[in-house]
Amino acid sequence: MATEQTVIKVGGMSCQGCVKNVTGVLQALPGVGEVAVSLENGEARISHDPEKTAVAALRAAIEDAGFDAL
Ligand code: 9UX
Repeated sequence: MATEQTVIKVGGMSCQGCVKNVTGVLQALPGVGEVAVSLENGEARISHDPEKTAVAALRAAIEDAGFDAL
């Protein structure tokens, strides 16, 4: 399985609950492995198989959860 590392700047996270929410919606997607979300840096680092979940789908999941994929 091809694995790609993608970093997406995330706006609108204001507490660790937000971090948990963003982490959860990303981990629910097919082909997503390790997810590390940082409140301090305002970003999400995601290991994923781009053939199962493309970057656009990662961004859409962040937006659907009420945050901004920057
Ligand atoms: Mo924190 Mo975020 O109280 O979706 S959970 S603001």
